[in-house]
Amino acid sequence: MTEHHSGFVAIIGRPNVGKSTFMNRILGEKVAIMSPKAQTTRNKINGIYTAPDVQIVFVDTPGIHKPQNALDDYMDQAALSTLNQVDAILFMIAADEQPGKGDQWIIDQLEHVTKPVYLLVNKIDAVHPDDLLPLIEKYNGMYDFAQVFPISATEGNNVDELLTQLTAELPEGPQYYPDDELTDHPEYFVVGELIREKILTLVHDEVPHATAVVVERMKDYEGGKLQIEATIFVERSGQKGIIIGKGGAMLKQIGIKSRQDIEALLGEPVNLKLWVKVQKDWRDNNAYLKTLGYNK
Ligand code: GDP
Ligand code: K
Ligand code: MG
Repeated sequence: MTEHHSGFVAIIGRPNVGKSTFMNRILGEKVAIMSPKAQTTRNKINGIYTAPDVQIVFVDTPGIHKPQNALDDYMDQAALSTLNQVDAILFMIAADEQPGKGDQWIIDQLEHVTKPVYLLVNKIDAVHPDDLLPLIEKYNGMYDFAQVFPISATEGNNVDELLTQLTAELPEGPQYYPDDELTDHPEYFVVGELIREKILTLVHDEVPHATAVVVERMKDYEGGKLQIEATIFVERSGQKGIIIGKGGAMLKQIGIKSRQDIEALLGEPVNLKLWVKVQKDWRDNNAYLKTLGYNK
């Protein structure tokens, strides 16, 4: 009889090293991609791998990059506290790229981490095997990794071995999440805040303070892009006109700037659709406030 293991694994790394590809491969069809609310921190839970003997909850740490603004800073704090709450950390690099500033910055953040950190050298299919060892040696000189896994997220090399190792690493524990049904996306809140931030910067008047942003949809992909739909609520129709702007110009600007930030946050291409609706006294409406993440 085998015992059941479960736990949380953070996956970190620069953009484009292959984190999403890796997740998609291991999640496959027996797993739902979902984002339940982590207890205290506002993290993106990317996906849950469920097998008979293990459940691994992969936590994406979207803020782990050099902070550019206050929200970044907030996200970084969340990311750093995540790194001390998970059971293991996967630091992914691409085999066809040399260590850069972004990698060094992440490694600096790992300094006080006590959990095992695995180095995932992804895209080994894209390099000559002779080039692999020197790269791994460089990284081993930068941090004391628990283990190194050369993998290919697209071809699948070594991915099963990694899952076996993670299963052994995780503590004995129950299945935390059912196979389906989890729908709470804490990142909805952060995405809404990013849109609201653009309204605050672009609309020069008191209107922004009368706006609320509700992200209504953020889980389907079309043409490889995550489809996000959000509604900007205002209190009066005059305010709606200001947000939309002449010929829709203002709303277009808000959309473009928001999409850029959201893509940077989530690390994937996004198609953002924005609507503006008049909702009198939304600030007094508990249902709206709840949707906005103010759960108290
Ligand atoms: P993320 O930003 O870290 O999530 O990276 P993505 O998963 O979006 O991948 C970035 C690019 O790298 C995409 O074009 C992928 O197809 C490619 N990629 C990911 N994994 C591999 C791999 O194992 N081998 C090769 N050759 N390309 C890969
Ligand atoms: K990407
Ligand atoms: Mg990604």
